[in-house]
Amino acid sequence: MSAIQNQDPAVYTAIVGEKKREAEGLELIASENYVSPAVLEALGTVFTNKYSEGYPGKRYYGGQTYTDQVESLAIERAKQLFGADHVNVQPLSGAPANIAAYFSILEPGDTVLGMDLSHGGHLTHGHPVTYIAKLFKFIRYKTTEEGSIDYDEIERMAKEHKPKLILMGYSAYSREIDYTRVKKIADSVGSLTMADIAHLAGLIAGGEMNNPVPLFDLVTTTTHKTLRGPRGGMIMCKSHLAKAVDKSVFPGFQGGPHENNIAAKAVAFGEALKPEFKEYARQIKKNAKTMENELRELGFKLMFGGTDNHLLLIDVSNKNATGKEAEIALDKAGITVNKNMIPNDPRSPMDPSGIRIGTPAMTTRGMKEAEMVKVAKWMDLAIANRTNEQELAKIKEEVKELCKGFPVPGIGNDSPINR
Ligand code: DSN
Repeated sequence: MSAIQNQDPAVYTAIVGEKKREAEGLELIASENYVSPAVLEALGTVFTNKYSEGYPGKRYYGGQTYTDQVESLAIERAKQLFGADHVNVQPLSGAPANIAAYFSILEPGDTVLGMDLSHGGHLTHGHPVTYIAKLFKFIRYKTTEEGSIDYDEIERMAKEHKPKLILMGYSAYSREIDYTRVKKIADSVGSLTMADIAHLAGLIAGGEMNNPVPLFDLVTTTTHKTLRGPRGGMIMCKSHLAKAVDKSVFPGFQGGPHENNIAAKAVAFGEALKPEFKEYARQIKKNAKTMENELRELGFKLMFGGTDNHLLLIDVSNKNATGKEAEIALDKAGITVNKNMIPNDPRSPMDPSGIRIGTPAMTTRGMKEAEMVKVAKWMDLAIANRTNEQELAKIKEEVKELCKGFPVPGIGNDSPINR
């Protein structure tokens, strides 16, 4: 019996429930993934006991022999993965990483040019509901009618507003990004450059998407999406910003880093440096392409004209459904997606016109093109039968059957704490 099971049946029951949900369902949320047993194990280690304000070799508390070792390993591996001059692995997640990155170069009132949330941007890129939007002046660019990033418009806006910072990187945009063009625009108006590669980090590490790290001043990411590490954040920067970034993360914004999490980051980066990870990144994209082709055949309206990465943003209004209705129906069929705004969405964020799907989690389970074809068909059937509980339950059973052949890594009886 595990310690949790013995001591706290209520929490244990929730863990077992989540384990079953993950094992029996299809995870299509583009930002989610399954970590390896080694990453999961690192998260649950004694490093969670330790305070370690400061950085390796320069801490405020004693007893740092081993925290220094794991943090240095995480930093060196991240540098190698992305070709970064300097890396800070302490940000607790993506939003704190972005906030610390902004404060390493901006003063309150400075102007930032970033993408509109409904066109694929992110809340922390200046959405009016965030505190950050009260501190800096965010100007927002949008995609073109055809759905791609409008670089000419970015150039026009950059010339007009002379932003201190130009920000690239998105949570629902499915096309490749021309960082070289943006760097040229930024240089021409004297702006700094930042890319938030949270969604793409694993694809970039695997050599499947353009890498902004050698070009841009600052690059932020989460570590738990395509990169398949623990839930956390990271900032990469050019040498000239190293001190400013470190000071901004600590003591500027955060207190003690979570060294158990940093140990797990080191393990995940070690995995991402292996040749198998390149194959994983390639398969994520192949799976997304297959989903694109199948869904298009089934009459789905794909935003941005399709995908170059791991995700698809789908307008479900031509299927006479809202994003919320589609999300609920798919959930009942054992397929987890999230409702999502589409460009120029006439509806609201809590009940938008679209859904967003991604292939990183399914690919981690070993699913390939043949499975993607099945999943697309189930999606279509579930959305068409969204009021037919019987049909949805039938799909859920079929999904469960497929999932049996593709176990989730880290979920099994081989772990001392019965994960
Ligand atoms: N929640 C993440 C996503 O789903 O893209 C970003 O914050």
